[in-house]
Amino acid sequence: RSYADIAIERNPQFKKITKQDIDHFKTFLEPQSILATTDIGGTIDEAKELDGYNTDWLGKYKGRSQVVLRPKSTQQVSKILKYCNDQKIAVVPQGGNTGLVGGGVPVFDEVIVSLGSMNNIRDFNETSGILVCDSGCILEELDKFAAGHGFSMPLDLGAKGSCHIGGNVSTNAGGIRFIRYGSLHGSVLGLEVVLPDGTIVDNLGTLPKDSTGYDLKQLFIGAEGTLGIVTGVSIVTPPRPNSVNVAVLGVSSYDAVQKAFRKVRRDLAEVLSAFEFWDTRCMQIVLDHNNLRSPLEEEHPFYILIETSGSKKDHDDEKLAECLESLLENEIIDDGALAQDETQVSKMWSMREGIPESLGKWGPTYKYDISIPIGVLYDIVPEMANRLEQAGLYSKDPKTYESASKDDPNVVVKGVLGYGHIGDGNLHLNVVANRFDKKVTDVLEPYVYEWVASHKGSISAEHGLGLMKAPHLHYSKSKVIVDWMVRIKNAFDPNGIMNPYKFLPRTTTSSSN
Ligand code: FAD
Ligand code: 2HG
Ligand code: ZN
Repeated sequence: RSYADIAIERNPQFKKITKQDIDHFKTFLEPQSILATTDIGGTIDEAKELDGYNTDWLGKYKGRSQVVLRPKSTQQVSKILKYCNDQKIAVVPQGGNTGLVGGGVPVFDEVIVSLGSMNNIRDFNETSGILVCDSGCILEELDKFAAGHGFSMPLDLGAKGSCHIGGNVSTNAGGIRFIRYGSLHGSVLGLEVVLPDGTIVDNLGTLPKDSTGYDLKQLFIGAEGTLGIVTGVSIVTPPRPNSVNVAVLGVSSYDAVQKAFRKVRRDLAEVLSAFEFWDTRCMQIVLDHNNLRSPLEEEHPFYILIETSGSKKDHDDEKLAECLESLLENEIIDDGALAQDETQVSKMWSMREGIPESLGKWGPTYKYDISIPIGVLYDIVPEMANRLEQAGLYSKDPKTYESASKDDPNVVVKGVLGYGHIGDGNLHLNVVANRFDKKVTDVLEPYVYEWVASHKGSISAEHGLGLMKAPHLHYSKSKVIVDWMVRIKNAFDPNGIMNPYKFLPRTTTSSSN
């Protein structure tokens, strides 16, 4: 069954936090590092003041923790975890709280350990480009720092202004540079991690090559806070390209998107740094919500954003111009616009990167982040629209439900949209409704996961499992693999205090919502 109709029971083995616990935290944390309600010895009048920490970015998941701890050092993180482990107090590590699967917020009263006060750059090597920093550094700040030295972060995503590098590592975030610089499993060279019993694992290496046995840090990349807290990150930053071009193209079908990708990848080769796509409905919503004008005169069924990044402008310009010309001549694309300056570059990017936020403003959004063989990647979007229409929840005429509000008596779906990172075989299927409702969930799930499994895809390409996908892990991983994941979890966290109820399939559930 889908997560929405399973009410999770609080694990009674976890201790409820008391004034004594807060008093203990006061022995080693500064007063401003402890946000706790007055009834347990803190200074916050109402738990409501902690809503920002308890509620996820989507407004879909909400916990009721009364305590947020904001350590300033690895030693403090170690003391927090050792105490929580001894006392069997459940913990949720939190970075920038931009996660999209309900992983970074508590389910019940878990203590939130927010890493935002650990945001120092520890070291940067001008020759190798290797950056070592605290896990609470904001991605965009790191990129600005790297830019100052002629380098850039190897990953970029729409949430860069808020997400932390520790959150990126913990979700194994992908984003728009994946096509160029690959996965964090490659660019992260080392991690400093605090284990649940307080042990500090200094695995913060800066060696690009190291074949000395099991590579433990890889386990923490994508572990979503279930094995420990990442406190330090060592990462390779590539040289910053000094020539960047961006173009937005209009195409008539998903088939044409694929044809364009094949050609662009071949023609632009080493200078291609992004190949993103989105459908016409996404474009309409993003333009409307941001008061933007499309760079193309007419509407198109699909849009593509191409970016090139290189070191020699003339060379890149020529390559791109020839490629675009040929795409038009061969009628693979119907139209295209090339950014003429930096303002146009960032406007074009905001059309793609602004999609999640614009959809969120339009209505509560169900998100499915899936890896699928590229040939059938978009098929699930019209298929899901049909299913929802047959269930009487959606109409393909956009006017029918598009302005439905959450107070409407009926739950309706306003849009079924697709966009994503074509080059990585990663689709974002987004379903916007007038409210989150079990009726919608039941049409979407487990169908979407079954569909993904039938195509040998992944139910989570880049966002992780969190609370949302924990019960569905078996659609992407065999029983043998899940069993080994459980063993690994138990080896690192025998008391199960780290981010409980998430990531791995749950065992204690009840049937009412
Ligand atoms: P949080 O949301 O705070 O936490 C995410 C998970 O990591 C939680 O399970 C949490 O417990 C754990 N965690 C956080 N910090 C630590 C730590 N230091 N140690 C251990 N565990 C920790 N994702 C992509 O992959 N690609 C995208 O293109 C992309 N675009 C996005 C665009 C928008 C507008 C938004 C809102 C989100 C997007 N995301 C994307 C999703 C999200 O996964 C990333 O934003 C990011 O990696 C999460 O980082 P965070 O610091 O906000 O982590
Ligand atoms: C993106 O690529 C992000 O914009 C978010 O991964 C996707 O919100 C989504 O579904
Ligand atoms: Zn994405």
